[in-house]
Amino acid sequence: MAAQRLLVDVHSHVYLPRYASFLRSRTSAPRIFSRPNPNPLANGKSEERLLILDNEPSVGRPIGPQYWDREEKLKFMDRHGIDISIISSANPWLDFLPASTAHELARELNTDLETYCSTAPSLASAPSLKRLYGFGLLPLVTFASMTSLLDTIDQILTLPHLRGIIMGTKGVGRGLDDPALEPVWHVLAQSGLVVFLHPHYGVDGQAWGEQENGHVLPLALGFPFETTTAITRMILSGVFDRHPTLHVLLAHSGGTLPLLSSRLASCIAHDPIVASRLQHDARHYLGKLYFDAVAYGAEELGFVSDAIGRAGAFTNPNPNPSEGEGVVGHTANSRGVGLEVRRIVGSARMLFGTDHPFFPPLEETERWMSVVENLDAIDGVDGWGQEEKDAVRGGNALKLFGLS
Ligand code: 5CU
Repeated sequence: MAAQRLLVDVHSHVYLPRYASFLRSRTSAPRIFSRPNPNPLANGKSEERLLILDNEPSVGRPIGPQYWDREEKLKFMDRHGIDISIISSANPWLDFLPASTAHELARELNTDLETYCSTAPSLASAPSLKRLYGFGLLPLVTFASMTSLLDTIDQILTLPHLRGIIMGTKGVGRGLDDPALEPVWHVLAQSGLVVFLHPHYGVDGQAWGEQENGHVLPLALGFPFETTTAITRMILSGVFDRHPTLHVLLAHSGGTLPLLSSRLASCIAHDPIVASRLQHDARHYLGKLYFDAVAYGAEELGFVSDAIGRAGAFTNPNPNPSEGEGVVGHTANSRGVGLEVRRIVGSARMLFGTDHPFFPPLEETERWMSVVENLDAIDGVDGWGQEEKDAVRGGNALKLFGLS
């Protein structure tokens, strides 16, 4: 019972030492480079900088051991009362590599992450659990062979501390609705591994205009829009009809999918090409997904929870309509389930996350504002009782990742 009250961070990144060394060997983004530290207090020492995002100013941003040193991760967890973290490599993963290099590096990084987790301390309050588990990597790069992808899933399944994979939105070059990925979804759905869908590219940078706004627009808007597009394309291509047991966890609370899901359903219902393609109304699929609770506000979490919780009202009881008979008109009224019930039902698919080591405070503080805000948000959701809050803080993750 005590284990149900653990705080579990499902959105926590690392650049494993092998990956960081690789980035140091590169001369174009993504890369890590050294430059003289401009701070007079640094006494002429050099500092390392990270350059990963498209259109990022060439000075990059500071990077240090918090990105690769496991002791730093554990210290961060201790400072914030986090019991367990499910660690994932940070973007851009292997996306930029040729297929041959990506396969080998994926295998090496998966082994490294298994060691990183398996040699971590056990949890004092539940010694059968480690403090660290992980999401592995697949060599999802342009021209990746199916053999290399399936081989890497097989490898991950032999590594007991890896409980899922982190995936960007590129697939093997044509996005996640690419029919070529069908065998990957099939094996992942059978395996129980959790797919953590995470953005990297944002959307067309021209939309951000010419004013200097730092990283705000690509991170606050571009990242969530990218995730929204990727998961919507998966839904539209029928991935969740064909693989209803696939576990997909969406970064940043699913981007704008919850807010746009009724509009999506209406656009589908009015589109002659798509209207009869899916087995369910688009809103049904929110109830098949998992959402991290990295939204920084209680109202947003409450809204996402409501949108997930009403999914059942849009589940088609006859999911295999005969030819020409789409789901339009099958759907129950969204008010079929009371608001309070929907909010509670939705909470079962939401999971606390921090995005560490990203979002550090601008000035040194004991606890990071980004983490405090996400914890306060969970605490402040109207209609979630202690049971739902505990579930979002950790109980849901223990179940999803098989850590009970
Ligand atoms: O601050 C950033 O750029 C990022 C990033 O690249 N990846 C991430 O997961 N969070 C923040």
